[in-house]
Amino acid sequence: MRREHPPLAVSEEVATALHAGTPVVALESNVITHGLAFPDNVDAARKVEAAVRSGGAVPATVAIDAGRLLVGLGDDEVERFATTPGIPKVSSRDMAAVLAGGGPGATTVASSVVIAELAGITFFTSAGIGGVHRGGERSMDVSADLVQFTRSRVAVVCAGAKKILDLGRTLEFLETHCVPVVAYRSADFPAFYCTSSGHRSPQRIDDPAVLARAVDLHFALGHPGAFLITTPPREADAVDPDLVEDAIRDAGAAADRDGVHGPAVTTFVMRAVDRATGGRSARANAAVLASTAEDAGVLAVAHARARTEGDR
Ligand code: PSU
Ligand code: MN
Repeated sequence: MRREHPPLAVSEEVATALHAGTPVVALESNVITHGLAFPDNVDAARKVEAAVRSGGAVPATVAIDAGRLLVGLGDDEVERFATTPGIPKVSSRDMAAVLAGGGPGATTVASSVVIAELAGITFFTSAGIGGVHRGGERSMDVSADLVQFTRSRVAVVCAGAKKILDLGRTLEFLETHCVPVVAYRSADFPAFYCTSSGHRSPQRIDDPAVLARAVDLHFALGHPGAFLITTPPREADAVDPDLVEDAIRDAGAAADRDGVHGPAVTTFVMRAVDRATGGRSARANAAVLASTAEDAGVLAVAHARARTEGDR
């Protein structure tokens, strides 16, 4: 069988950074295309990239287009993914079909970490990873993000998993599948724009240099999967869980009633909660994306520094 090479198209800035050993942080595009509504999505994408840069790292938003895995979108490309209707949500399993078809695709956390690893990028960030959906023990709706974490050797900096999910079962899945979950300078597993999911994080590390070493040791031990680092939203951006809980429950019931299922569930529920909270949750969503990206930039820099010092 003839083996194909992955069709990577890395931007000049990202290629230069990777070559020089400058820390790079990969970012997903699905959150731009489907996670937030226009024009908030364009604004959020810019702020997230700026946040990574403020930490001293280079952002690399990834996506699929014209049969290629794009690594490092330009401003105009970000805008196109934010404004063009009909760009599909592409998870890991959809990648090959979308590449072969030649059309554009917005990459989820799962497909984005596949691309990050192929490009040689160690750090990836998004605020809310996918997880076990509420009622997932019956529907079996478990995000492919979790499964991909068992397969891609990438450090994922996130604010936990989305509040709309079953976070207890999400943590159980990660434990069973040997995916480390380490809280950075905090005690609890966060719930995206809520500071705590009500669950303690299995591990806590406060020193970025120690965290960097833990990431490398995880890979050195031969584990084939990701290393999860959580960081909660900033206090000023955090949403009171009681404020969103009713809205989430109503949105979940509406999804069931309207027969919404599969990949459409996440966006449907998130938008319904945004409407019910008068946009409060959408603003918190954008804010936590940026603050998480800022921490990811800082941690990627600490990791790169630890590697160079280790080489001396
Ligand atoms: N964060 C958001 N909104 C989103 C997502 C994340 O604020 O829509 C997306 C991410 O792209 C994540 C995906 O990978 O939801 C998970 O979807 P699912 O549960 O269908 O696997
Ligand atoms: Mn799903």
